[in-house]
Amino acid sequence: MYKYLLNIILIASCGILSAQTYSLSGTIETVSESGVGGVELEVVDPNGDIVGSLITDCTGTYSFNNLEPGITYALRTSKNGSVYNGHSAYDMVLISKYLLGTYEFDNPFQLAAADNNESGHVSVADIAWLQSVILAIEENYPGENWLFFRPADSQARTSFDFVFSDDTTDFDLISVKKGDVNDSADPCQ
Ligand SMILES: [Ca+2]
Repeated sequence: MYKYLLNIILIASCGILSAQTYSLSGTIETVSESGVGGVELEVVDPNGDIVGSLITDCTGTYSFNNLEPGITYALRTSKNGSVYNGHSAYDMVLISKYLLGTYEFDNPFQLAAADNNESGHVSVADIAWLQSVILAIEENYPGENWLFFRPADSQARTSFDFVFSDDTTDFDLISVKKGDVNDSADPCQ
C-alpha cells in the first residue's frame, strides 16, 4: 500500500515539475529613463514559433508568462515611429562637433543614434541623411528608426536571446531614436 501511495506521489510530483513555467519581465527606457511606448515585442521559441507578443504602453514595461526553463528564447523588438520625432538642427550640430573632435557623446547609445545609415561609424554621410530627413527629401532611415540595446551592450540588436533557470524580472532594454543624439524625442510617440 505504501509503495502504491509513493508511486502516486512521485507521479504527481513529476507532473507538477514538468508544469513549472517562468515569467520574463522588464522595462524599455530611453537613456534619460523615460518609458518607451509603442514597442512591438515578440517572444520566439527555438522552433521559430511566436509564444507571446505585446506592444508596450508609455511606461515601457512588459511581462510574458508560461515560459519553460532550459530553453533559449529570443525577445524580438521593433519600433518604427515618426521619423521627425526628436529631430532638430541641434542634432546635426552635435554630430558635426563630434566629427570635429569638440564633442563627446555621454554614452554609446547616443553615438549609435548618430550613425543614421547604420554603416558602423559616424561620418558626414549621417549628417547628410539627417538633413535629408528633416527636409523631407528622404522619408526615413534604413531599417527601423528606434534602436534597442541591453544596458551593458553598446551593440544595437533587434533580437535578444535568453535562457530561463528562474523568473527573470529585470530584462531591461535601452532604446534610442535614430538621429536624435540629444535624447529629445518623445518616447511615447
Ligand atoms: Ca534631438
